[in-house]
Amino acid sequence: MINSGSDAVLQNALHGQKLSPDEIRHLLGLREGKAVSRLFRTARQIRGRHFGNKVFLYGFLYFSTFCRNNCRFCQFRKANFSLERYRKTDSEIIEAARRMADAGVHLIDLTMGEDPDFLQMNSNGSVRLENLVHKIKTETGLPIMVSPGVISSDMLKRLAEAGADWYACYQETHHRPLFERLRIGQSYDERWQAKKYAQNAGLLIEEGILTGVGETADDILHSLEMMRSLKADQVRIMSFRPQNGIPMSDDLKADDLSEPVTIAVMRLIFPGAMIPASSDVDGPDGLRQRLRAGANVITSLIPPGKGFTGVVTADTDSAQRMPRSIAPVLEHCALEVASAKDYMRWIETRRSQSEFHQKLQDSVC
Ligand code: SAM
Ligand code: MD0
Ligand code: SF4
Repeated sequence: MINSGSDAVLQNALHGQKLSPDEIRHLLGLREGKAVSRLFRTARQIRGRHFGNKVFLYGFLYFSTFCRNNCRFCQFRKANFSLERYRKTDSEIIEAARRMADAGVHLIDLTMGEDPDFLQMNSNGSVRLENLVHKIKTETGLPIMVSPGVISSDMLKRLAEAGADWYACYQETHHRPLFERLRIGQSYDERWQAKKYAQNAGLLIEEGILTGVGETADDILHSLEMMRSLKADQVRIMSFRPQNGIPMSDDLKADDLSEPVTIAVMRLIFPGAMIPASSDVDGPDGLRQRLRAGANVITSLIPPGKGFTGVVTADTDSAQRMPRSIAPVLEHCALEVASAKDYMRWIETRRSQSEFHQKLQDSVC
């Protein structure tokens, strides 16, 4: 397709028309400077319609780096004996959440390796993660995202009842053979089903994929279709970054535009969705391009000096990843931090459109 073809596709997207698989494939393949700029500009226009110039900030607390799994791309894999692991105490986690809330984040993302310690039933019949969700929600009043990996339907219900709003669980790819290579020994179907259970429990869902892990352009296209079928509320793509102690190297490295171009295409396909620019993947400097591509959430903001880690970046103890430190980036991109009310409004609207809510309404009538 020639450039004018691209422009017609972008115009269609601006007019709210559903893009065909061929059109999406074409946009995902754009790499030439001017064509990419036009794609990004369109994505920003669409973001502007739904969110104005406002962005949301997510605080990230990776409270246990113990994990029972062996994902090939992740430094927290069980077989990585070179890693010094930690498991934070409840008071350390709550204190860090309070600190992030005071710094002005809109949400607290409680993330962990698949560490049974937080999911086992206590003698009083409660579960540690559930108690944490309840306490942090009560103390900060902020929406909570949980990222505990694959958990049971019952556990998801308990977390929702304790006050969790979001369940994040990234399939990484929707190409089964690639999934099996990346998430060794894990079930594709169980991971997918966990998201369905979470929706049935009334949680909003974040779905995500990795790039640079040997995926093809058609795999990304397929993932976007799966995200649509899931009705994910937040969608993300992150570039794989090699780590010490993992079997994967960057041999399969995607080009640098794969992530931002896909972010822009996500914005065209899911105009009103939350789409993250992660400060973890390339640090705060990497935010600009992701925001330029149409992202509207800055994730992985971290309390400094508390020994919490990121998934990818080691430099988490400086204050570089606090809300105030990213102000220059926002200014550069002519963006502003949204109010807490804006975020709550988005959540309420989204929830009221969910199948869970519709079913609830029907059962009341
Ligand atoms: N353990 C939970 C799970 O796997 O769902 C939550 C935490 S997990 C570390 C969060 C995500 O980080 C993964 O799903 C993956 O997308 C991303 N991630 C892990 N290692 C990465 C790497 N080396 N480069 C880029 N992203 C990575
Ligand atoms: C991020 N490091 O947003 C975090 C993490 C888990 N829900 C989020 C991948 O980049
Ligand atoms: Fe564990 Fe999650 Fe890392 Fe996989 S991605 S090894 S489940 S922490």
